[in-house]
Amino acid sequence: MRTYLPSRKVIAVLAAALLATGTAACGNSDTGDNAGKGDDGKITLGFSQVGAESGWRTANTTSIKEAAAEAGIDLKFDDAQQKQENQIKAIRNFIQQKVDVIAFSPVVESGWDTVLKEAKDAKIPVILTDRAVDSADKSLYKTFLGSDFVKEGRLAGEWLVEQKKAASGPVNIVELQGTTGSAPANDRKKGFAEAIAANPNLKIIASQSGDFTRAGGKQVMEQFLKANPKIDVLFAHNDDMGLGALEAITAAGKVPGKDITIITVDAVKDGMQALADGKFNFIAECSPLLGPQLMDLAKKVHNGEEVPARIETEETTFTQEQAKEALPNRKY
Ligand code: GYE
Repeated sequence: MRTYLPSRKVIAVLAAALLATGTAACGNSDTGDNAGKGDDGKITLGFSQVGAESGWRTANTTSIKEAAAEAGIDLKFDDAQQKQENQIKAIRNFIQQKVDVIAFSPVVESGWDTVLKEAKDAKIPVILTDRAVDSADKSLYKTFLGSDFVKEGRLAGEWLVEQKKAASGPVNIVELQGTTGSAPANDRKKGFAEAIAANPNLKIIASQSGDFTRAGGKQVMEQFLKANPKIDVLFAHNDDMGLGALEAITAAGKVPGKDITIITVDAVKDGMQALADGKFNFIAECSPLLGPQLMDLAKKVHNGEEVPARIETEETTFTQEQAKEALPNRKY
């Protein structure tokens, strides 16, 4: 009997090892408490979201949550309420919890080097989604997944240049900028300005931040209308600010889409509805559906696979006619 004992032990050890491997392989019963410790096989992703400032953001959050569930990734989600200090706190928490991967959509471009260095020192890979940072050290993050915001601004501007090519006098443009210091605000402004430089009649007479919100868009548009008797065009850096501005324009006795040409960015459902209804005139699309690609990247960087440094989202533009066609199938 004695002679069998050692082999029984061996069998027990082997069985335990097999069990552990088996759990790691299927690993779908964990609730997240052990996540990041590598004992359940499930990847833990800490994600710091900007906030809930717009329809775009809501659709982006839904996409990320759904894609994480679908991919079997344990998501730790934090809403920073549009404050950089909250995002820095969230990232530090993720580091402390030893998550496997950190992803975030930086509210502004500057001021991330210190916290990104902390993540790097803790050997936690970071993925930028949606918005970029201006860090000179590109080794602080693995990849940046998101749109080309300069291109969106340029497409908006090029459309306007074409529309106004017969204008013989000045065309007065007001601009509602996104959150001050954010990549989409900086880049959309830049792309638009570059495109309209093609026609010296096109002039930006006022430009101010509406913080990407409806309330901000309405309030700033009211000021624009009070200060400027002749406004021909509104370029809003997102649909929500454009939608807020509609209220101010109507209240001022003007007809949106006719008296004032309105161009926005995003193409969320409410924006597309306004475009189909003739209240907006043109939208440059910006896709919020980044979830599935993000989960794919999280798995790859966790496995130590090489990923491209930049992954650009595919996008299009919409006229009023195209919005009418696309609207019935628009999911967000
Ligand atoms: O256009 C705007 C949102 O970063 C691309 O943020 C995103 C922008 C989007 O609030 O609606």
